[in-house]
Amino acid sequence: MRIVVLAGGIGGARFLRGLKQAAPDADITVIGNTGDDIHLFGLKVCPDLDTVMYTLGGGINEEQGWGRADETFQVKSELAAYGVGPDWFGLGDRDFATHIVRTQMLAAGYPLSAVTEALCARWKPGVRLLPMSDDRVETHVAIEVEGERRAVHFQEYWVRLRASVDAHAVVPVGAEQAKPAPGVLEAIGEADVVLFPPSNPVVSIGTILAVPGIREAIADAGVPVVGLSPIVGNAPVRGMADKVLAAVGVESTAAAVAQHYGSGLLDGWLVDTVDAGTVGEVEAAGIRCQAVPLMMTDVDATAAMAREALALAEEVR
Ligand code: GDP
Ligand code: FO1
Ligand code: CA
Repeated sequence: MRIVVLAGGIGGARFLRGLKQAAPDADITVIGNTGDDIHLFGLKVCPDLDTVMYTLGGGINEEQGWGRADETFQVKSELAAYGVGPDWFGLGDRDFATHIVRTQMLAAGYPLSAVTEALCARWKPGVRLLPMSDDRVETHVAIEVEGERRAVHFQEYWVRLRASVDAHAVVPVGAEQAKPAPGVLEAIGEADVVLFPPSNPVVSIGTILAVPGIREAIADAGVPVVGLSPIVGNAPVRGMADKVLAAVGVESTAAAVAQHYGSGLLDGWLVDTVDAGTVGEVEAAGIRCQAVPLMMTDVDATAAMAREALALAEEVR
C-alpha cells in the first residue's frame, strides 16, 4: 500500500512512528512543511523536516519533541559571548552539524529535496521524506506591537513570543510562486490513501496545501483522504494552534478544523472520544467521522490511531 502523509513537526512525526508500526509493509511518502524554515547564523534550519527525520531515525529529544537527544549548547553560548543572537532559538551542538551540512549542500547547488535525501541516508527514517517545495517559503505572522501592525517570522511568533499576542494573519510568503518538490505530485498521484496526521492545520498542513498544485492533486487523486484532529476537547493537545486557527477565522474545535479542510478535500475525519458529540456535525458537512482515542501517549496507542485512520479510509473508498 502506498500512503502519502502531509506532516508538520512533532504531531506529524509522532503519528508517523505509529503509522510505521501499524503498516510495516506500506510504502510511506511524507510531504514535509518547510514554511517554518529559518536562516540563522548563515545556516538554513528546517525544523519540521528535522523533527520528522530525527524522530523516525532515533535521534530526537523525546521529552522536548524537537532537537537532538543528549544535546549540548556550547556553540550557542559561545555565540552569545560575542553578542550574536538570536538567543531565543535553541540550536544545539549536534543539531548544528545538520544545518551546516544542509547549508553547504544548498550552496553547492543541490536542491533541498536532494539535501534532505542525503541527510536521511544517515538517519534512515524508513519513509521517503520530501520537502513540500525546493523553493523558499517562509511563514510570517501579522501581529500588533504598540499599536502598529508588524509581520514577524513564524518562529519569532511561536518561540520568542510564545503566541502570546493575537495573530491577525498568517502568510506563507513565497508559496504562490513555489512549485511542489520533485516527487510530490507523483507520490500523490500514485497514492492509495492520503493521511493528514494531527499536525497544525494552519502553519503545517495549511502551508503545504498552499503550494500551488498540491491541494488540487490531493482533491483529484480519487483516493481516500483521512485526517486526525489535533484539537481534542476544544484545545490543541500541545502548542498554540488555537492562536493561528483564530487568525484564519476557525474555531478551535475538532469539527471546525474538519470543515476548514472541507468535504472537497477530506473524506474522513477522526476526532477524540471526548469529542464524540461533534461526529454528527462533521458528517452533516459531508465528511465521514468517527470518535476514537487520539492521544499519542506511546507508539502502541499511536499505531492504534493509524489503524483507525486506515480502516476509515477503506470505509470511504
Ligand atoms: P509542530 O510543527 O512541531 O508544531 O508539529 P505539527 O504541526 O506536526 O503538530 C502540532 C499539533 O500536534 C498540535 O496542534 C497538537 O495539538 C497536535 N498534537 C500533539 N500531540 C498530540 C496527540 O497526542 N494527539 C493529538 N490528537 N494531537 C496532538
Ligand atoms: N522550539 C522552541 O520552542 N524553542 C526552541 O528554542 C526551538 C529550537 C529548535 C531548534 C531546531 C529545531 O529543529 C526546532 C526547534 N524548535 C524550538 C521547534 C520548532 O521551532 C517548531 O517548528 C515550532 O516550535 C512549532 O512548529
Ligand atoms: Ca512546525
